[in-house]
Formats: sequence, C-alpha cells, structure tokens
Amino acid sequence: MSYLKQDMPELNHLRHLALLYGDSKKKWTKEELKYYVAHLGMDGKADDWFFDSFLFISPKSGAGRDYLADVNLGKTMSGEGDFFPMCSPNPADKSDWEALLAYYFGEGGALQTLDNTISEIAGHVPLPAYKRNVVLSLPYPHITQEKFGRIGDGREALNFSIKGQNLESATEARLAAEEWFVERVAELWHKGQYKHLNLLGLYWIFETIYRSWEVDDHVLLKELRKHINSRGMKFLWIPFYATYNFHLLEDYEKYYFDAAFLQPNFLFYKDGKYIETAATVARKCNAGIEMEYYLELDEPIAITDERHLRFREYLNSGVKYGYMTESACAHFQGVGSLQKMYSHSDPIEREFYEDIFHFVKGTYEVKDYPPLPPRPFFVPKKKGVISLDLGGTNLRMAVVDDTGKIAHWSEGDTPTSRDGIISSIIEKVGKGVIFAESMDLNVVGIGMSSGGRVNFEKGIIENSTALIPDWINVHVKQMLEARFNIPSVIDNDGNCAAVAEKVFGKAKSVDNFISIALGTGIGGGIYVDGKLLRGESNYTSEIGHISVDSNGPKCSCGNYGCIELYASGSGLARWAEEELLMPLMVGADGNRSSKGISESARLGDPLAIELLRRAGEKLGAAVVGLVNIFNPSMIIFSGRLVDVGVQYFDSFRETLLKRGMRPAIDGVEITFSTFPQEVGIIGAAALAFQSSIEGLSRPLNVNHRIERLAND
Ligand code: BMX
Ligand code: ZN
Repeated sequence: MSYLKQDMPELNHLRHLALLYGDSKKKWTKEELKYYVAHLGMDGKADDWFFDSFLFISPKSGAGRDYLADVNLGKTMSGEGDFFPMCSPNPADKSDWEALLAYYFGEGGALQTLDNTISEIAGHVPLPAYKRNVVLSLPYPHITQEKFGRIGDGREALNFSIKGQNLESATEARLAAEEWFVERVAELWHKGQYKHLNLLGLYWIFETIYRSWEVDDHVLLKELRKHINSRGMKFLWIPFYATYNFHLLEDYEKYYFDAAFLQPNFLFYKDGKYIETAATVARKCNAGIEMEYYLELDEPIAITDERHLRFREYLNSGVKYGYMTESACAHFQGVGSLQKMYSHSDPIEREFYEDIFHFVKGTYEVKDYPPLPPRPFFVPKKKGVISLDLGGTNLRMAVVDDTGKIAHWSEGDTPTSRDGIISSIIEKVGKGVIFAESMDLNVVGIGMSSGGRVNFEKGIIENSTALIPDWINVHVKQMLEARFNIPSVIDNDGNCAAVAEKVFGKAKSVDNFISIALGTGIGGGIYVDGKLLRGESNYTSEIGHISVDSNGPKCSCGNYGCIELYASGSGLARWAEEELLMPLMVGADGNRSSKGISESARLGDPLAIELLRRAGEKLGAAVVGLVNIFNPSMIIFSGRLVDVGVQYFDSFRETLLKRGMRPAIDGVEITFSTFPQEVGIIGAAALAFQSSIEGLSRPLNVNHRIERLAND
C-alpha cells in the first residue's frame, strides 16, 4: 500500500507534473513557460528549477473542434449515479489532430519552446540531474465523429460511431486513429532532438473509463496502452473523484495505465471534504494525487477567501498524509495561475507561489488557517435559470430571473433531427450560462418546455407526434445535468404554459382554468382546484388531440380528426390546402401558411375569414366538452396564433356560449396571456425555480411549490 512513488527510474524520476492548459491558436512563449520551469526570485531571475515534468493539454483545435473528452459533471460531488458523458457535437477530425501534432512539435511549438526555455535558464542555474519530462495529451476519439479522415492506405474515412457498423468496428476505428497518432508522436519526437527533454508518455484526457452500448473505452485503452508501451512511452491518467473511478483505479496498472493521479476535487465542490479519502484511496491503489488550484482575477471576495482556505488544505494535507514527498503529484493550476500568483498584488497569492515551490521541493511546512466558514460559502447572487422551449417550429432559449423577467432571449428553427435538437440544446444552454454569468446571475436550474409526452419525474421525453419527429425516449434531464451540473427539469409545453399563467400570469389567483397554447400544434394545461392536472403519468391535457370529426383525417397521435388538424398553425394550413377553400383562395401573397391565411383575413378575403371562423368553431366545440367536465373560471389563450384573427376567437366564443351547459359556461372568462409568445419559456423557468428550491432528490409536488413561489 503506497502512493505512486516519486523519483522512480521507470518514470524518469517524475515527482511533480505541471498541467499546462493552452490555446491551440496561441503558441507557448518562453516568457510564459519560465514560471513553471524555474523558481524566480524577487528580481525576476531564475534561481532554482521548479517542476520536473510538464503535461501539455489543449482542449480545442484552432478550427474550434474538440480534442477534449467530456468530463462527468454529475450533480453530486462525485458524480455518483448520474454519470452521463455526452460526446462533443463538434469533434476534432484528422486535420485537427495533425494541427495538434504541429502545436507540440512544430517550429516554435510547445516542445521546442520548453527546450529553449530550459536552455536559457541553464545559463544561470546548473542543469538538474535528469532531463525534464514531457507528457502529451492524446485527442479523444469522439463517437460523434463519423468522418475522421483516412489513415495510411485506408480507402475510407474512419468512422468512430456505431452508425452503419457495430461497436467492435467503431472501437477498431478509434483505436486505429489513436495508434496513428502515437506513431506520429514517436516519429516527430525522434526528429525533434530536444536537448533537455524526455518524452515520458501520453495522457488520456477522459477522466473516467467509459463503456456503454455505443462506446467501449475499456477495450480501446487496453490495446492502446500496449501500443504506447511498445514505443517506449508511458500512459497516464488523472480521474475525477468518484467511487466508480476508485474501483477502476484498483486495477489501473494491470490493464489501462502506467501512472494515475486521483483528483480530490475538494476545491470545486462546496460540500467536498475529501482530501483525506482521496489520499487514502490513492495510497491503496498505488496512485498519485492531483493538487488543484487556480486563480481568477475578478472573483467575489468571499470566493477568494474560500479558495485560499481550501487550497491551504491541499498543501497542509500533503504534509499530513505524506503525499508531498511520498507521492508523485500532478498540479492542476487552471490557466497561467502560477505566473499570475508570482506577480500578484495580494500578498496571500504571492505567498502561495512560494508555498507551491516549497511543496514541489518537499520543504513546505504546515501553516495554520482559520476554520472554513459555514456553508453556503458562495456569495448569494441574484438567481436565474436557463429556460428552453421546443415546439414544432422553433427552439428558444432564455435566461430568466426569479421575478420572471427575461434577461436574454434567443430563437432558432427546430432542427430536423433528434441529434440536431440535442446539439442545439447543449449549445444554447452553454451560451445561456455564459450570458447569465456575465449578468452576475447565479444559475440555479435549467427548465425545458417541450411538445410530447414527458415523464416529468425522470425528465424523459417518452413520445412525440409527427410535429417533432424522432423526439422519442430522450433523457433530457440526465443529459443536461451531466453536461452542466445544474438541476434540470422538463415538462410538456402545454403544462408549462399553464404553470406560467399560474406563477407569473393571469391565473395567479385562479384555481380552475384551462390554458390553450396555439402554435404549430395545440398544447393544453389544466388547473383543477389549484393543482395542475397531471394524471397517472403526466400525459394529461393533450387538448389538440380531442377529435372533432370521427371520420376526419388520421392524426399522428393515432386518432382521427383531432382539433389540432384544423385549428392549430399547421392545421389551418393543412385544412385550407387539403380540404377547403385554399385552391380558390388567392391570398395576400399566395402564402398558404397560417400566417398567409391570417394576412388574407386581415385584408378582408372572405374565404380566409370563413376558414378562421370554422376553425374557431371547431375549437369551441372541443373546449365546450372541457368546460362541462372541469368547470373552469378562465380560459387563457397563448402562442403564436393569438394574432391569427378576431374571427377565430369570436366564433370560438360564440360556439362556447351557444353550446355550453348553463350556468357553468356563463362563469367562464376567455382571455389572452400577457406574454403569449413566452409562456413555454416562462413556465419552464418557473418549474426550474421550483425544483431548485427543494433539490431534486425528492418526488416533486409541483403544485405546492408553485404556490409557494407565487406567494413569495
Ligand atoms: C402536439 C404535441 C403536444 C404539444 C402540442 C403543442 C408532440 C411533439 N406535440 O399536439 O404534446 O403540446 O403539439 O406543440 O407530441 P407546439 O409545437 O405547438 O408547441
Ligand atoms: Zn391527434
């Protein structure tokens, strides 16, 4: 039972490895590297060597595609139970991998500059006993890459995905690409003839080892390691703190890697108190430890204080648990932190520079520090959520604050494929988070409103009609939480619209109402006695699928003659086109969408007006049934079609009054939402706030929480 020992000949005397994150568009300079290569005195001159080993990592190619594998950002500290890696929607290809080789080995590349930096310092400080180690990251072979490029005399571009092939072939392709990269590294290294460097090995950038029905990194790594070793290099890994990684660490040297360093992750999680556990596990598994620090120049004071205390704990624990001198250590230091610490105006940061140096030398002594402040230590900022609304036509994203105000809005077409929707969601949320941060909003949740049958508890889209093709069995909640580490919630868009009215809109003090969202389809949400009607499985209130003609056209829901086929945006256009007046109708510009129809009606086209009247009447006929059953006091319309034309709503009202049972129908107020285009977004935002209040581990009682929020 021991750590991965320092100073082992087989690892060329590796002791402390600095992680150097770089931007592949920018070359490393000697000025930047010298802070890691040497200790600088007060006069700025090198007076000793600093790190003995250097790991170069570049997350993205110059073209913006990802080398980095996805990291598990599960919502618990260790990611237990909610591990869900999402491969990059924008994976690097062969040209990017070649660019990475140039970044390492090219003229003025990382290795040449490091070698020159050492040469320069060797002018003042006697050379160390051993050459300095370099470790290079391998780019991750993303399973989203279907056309990596050709290798050797291969006739086709390598495909890393299981599209069109089985998992075994996909894994072979991924391995072939990695082996090609390793060969190129070996060749280029040989050509480089670096004076002061030793190529210790290659680094596997994914912080766990993943296997599922579409990816098999276990097999890949076992084979890849053999290949790397056969070229005289070692294979290194730095997993995050999670019991499944502890488990993998137990066997790591037997199968996967030659050296591994465990991340305590204590710096980044407010509930983390795990340096001791991490040290125990590392010691048990013959692994090293990762030191973790960073420095941001514009963080709030409370965070700075907390960061200082936590980092002090890493240093002190190095003495207490022995890893400072017994264990090989990797040093995560954010981007350029050591350099910033050296010249920092805050004496505490400056002191850390010296402390890290002593730590690396093995001479750091424990320093006292005040106890950690009580949680929560992060300064409470104003709260916000990221909200998404996916409909048949548009995908929208907004940042919403806790008063329901939209701070940021973006909108695009609904992508035509499931993968397209997923990538677009990820991209939009990413942008939303950045925007929220720039507004100093603390993002407490992600909410999504979507058409389809939604398993609300689990956050899964179970099924959809043809309005969103292929939008079936999508684990949205899991995906968002894994990716962004933010509690996420998803509900049907009709429900979201109703929630929006209850929490922020016209129904704040209304207990029984029906919300009808008129868009590409017709979404519904119904409140009964102050509670959102959810039914057995949350599949209620699909108002659009009430049949108004049992011999009508077939709907993709399974039924015939659904009201959505006549009175929604898509329905109006269909009805006009297929059955009714449209062939005769000239219209304003011949536009046969619902917009064209509405435009024509506004210009007085009698056929368009007639069409709107008939649609309103049909919707009225359907809703009469709902009024008779639920006895609401309000019907609220929202969605794109609220402007479709007065004729539609006039005839809706007339039908209701004519056909509804008395006195129920007389008590119904028909009204329009005050934010008709944003109901989905606002409702999803309200749900996200609800979930964040009590955490997501318990079953949700949404109605109770919505009221709480409404009363706040
Ligand atoms: C459809 C159905 C409903 C949804 C309604 C409104 C799917 C994908 N959608 O009836 O769940 O509430 O459309 O959707 O099954 P929108 O596209 O008009 O926003
Ligand atoms: Zn239907």
